[in-house]
Amino acid sequence: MAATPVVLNNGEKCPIIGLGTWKSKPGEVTQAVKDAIDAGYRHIDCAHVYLNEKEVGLALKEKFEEGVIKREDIFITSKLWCTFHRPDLVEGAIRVTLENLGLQYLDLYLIHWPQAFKEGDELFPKDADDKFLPSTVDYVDTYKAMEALVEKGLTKSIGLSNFNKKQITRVLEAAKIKPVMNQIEVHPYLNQEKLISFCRSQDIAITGYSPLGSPDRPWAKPDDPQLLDDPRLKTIADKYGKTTAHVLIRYAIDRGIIVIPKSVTKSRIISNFNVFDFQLSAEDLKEIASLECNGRFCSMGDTYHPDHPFHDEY
Ligand code: NAP
Ligand code: SBI
Repeated sequence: MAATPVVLNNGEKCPIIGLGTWKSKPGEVTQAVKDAIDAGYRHIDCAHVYLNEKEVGLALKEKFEEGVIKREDIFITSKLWCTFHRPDLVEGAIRVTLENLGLQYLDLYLIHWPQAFKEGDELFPKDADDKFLPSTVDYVDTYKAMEALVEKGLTKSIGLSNFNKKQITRVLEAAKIKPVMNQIEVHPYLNQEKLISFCRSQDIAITGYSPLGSPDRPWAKPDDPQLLDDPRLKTIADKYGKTTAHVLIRYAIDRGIIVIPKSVTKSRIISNFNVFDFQLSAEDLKEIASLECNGRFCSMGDTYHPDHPFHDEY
């Protein structure tokens, strides 16, 4: 079973598995990306807000210099942070990311969240009550500035992350260049059936984040449910002689969803890529889908931000 890439609506190809890099410390991420490339990964998921793009760039530079990969062999995603939504800030933001990564172009640049935050040096601007300070910029205007980046050759593709159906629809109504992707949280506790089906109907591919339930998310509490420890998934994994992590990664792949598990542990990086020797049966996919419980692990900011994405049904 080969790792067939997903063909995006502009003809570009995106490898179905990539390495996540959120929470990967600057001192760990260079080695993690090098290990991933050596293990066969050809897709790395980055973002300015992860504060480690320079260190990701060091790994890419080394692998280019060693001749292990050429630039065109690897798919690099990054994301525009919420404080740079104002149209006149968008090109500067991608240029900073490109400089940090040591690249001439990205494969994919996403609007990280639909919410715009107050512009300035602070990535998480807050008021005295610890509430995020919004900016009034409309993400449709941000998207138009993203289109100019494709025209300038700074990124091959553009897309969205954490956008709901209404927000995607507004972007599509204004778009000259269709978004190729919506990157959203997807796993058995939040299977996103409706939003995924809507995106498919619009020829927008899905990347599923936090596929393992993001156990290292900073706000995790000891009593929170642990996806990786779910005995129902372990039973399924045992049937295939695979791990629960393999089943979780395969749960995305078998739905045609690109998946970006994060790890800085060499053995896990290698193991997480070892998912092309089995396939979940239709019956097991159905059973996994039945674990849906609106179990969202990641959100951003307060629900009263006018563009907070998670009020709507989907
Ligand atoms: P995740 O990939 O679901 O989980 C990462 C955690 O799982 C780490 O603690 C990692 O530990 C551990 N892990 C990895 N493989 C394992 C295995 N085989 N067995 C047991 N534990 C394992 O969580 P995530 O980082 O939230 O999501 C993945 C990526 O999606 C992010 O890194 C980021 O690139 C992207 N993301 C995007 C957004 C967005 O808003 N667009 C939001 C969240 C995430 P070690 O690292 O210690 O090995
Ligand atoms: C951060 F750098 C800080 C907080 C945070 O919370 C939501 C999830 C997120 C994000 O916006 N993208 C991620 O990969 N993680 C994040 C990142």
